[in-house]
Amino acid sequence: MENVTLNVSGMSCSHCVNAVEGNVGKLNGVESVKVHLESGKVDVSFDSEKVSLEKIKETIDDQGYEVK
Ligand SMILES: [Cu+2]
Repeated sequence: MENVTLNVSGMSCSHCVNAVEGNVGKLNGVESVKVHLESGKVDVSFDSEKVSLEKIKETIDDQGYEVK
């Protein structure tokens, strides 16, 4: 299991939290995802044999937020 903290810009409200946590959370291989709205950080725990970090970043990007 890998743990990463991503810096994500554009998240501003609970809708954003739900969009990111919901969509990343349903990726196969993602164990947990937690958005910290105030700091713009997203903690993700995932199994790198099932899902790539690129895929996780892409999923956040697809929701309209920028992973820095
Ligand atoms: Cu929002």
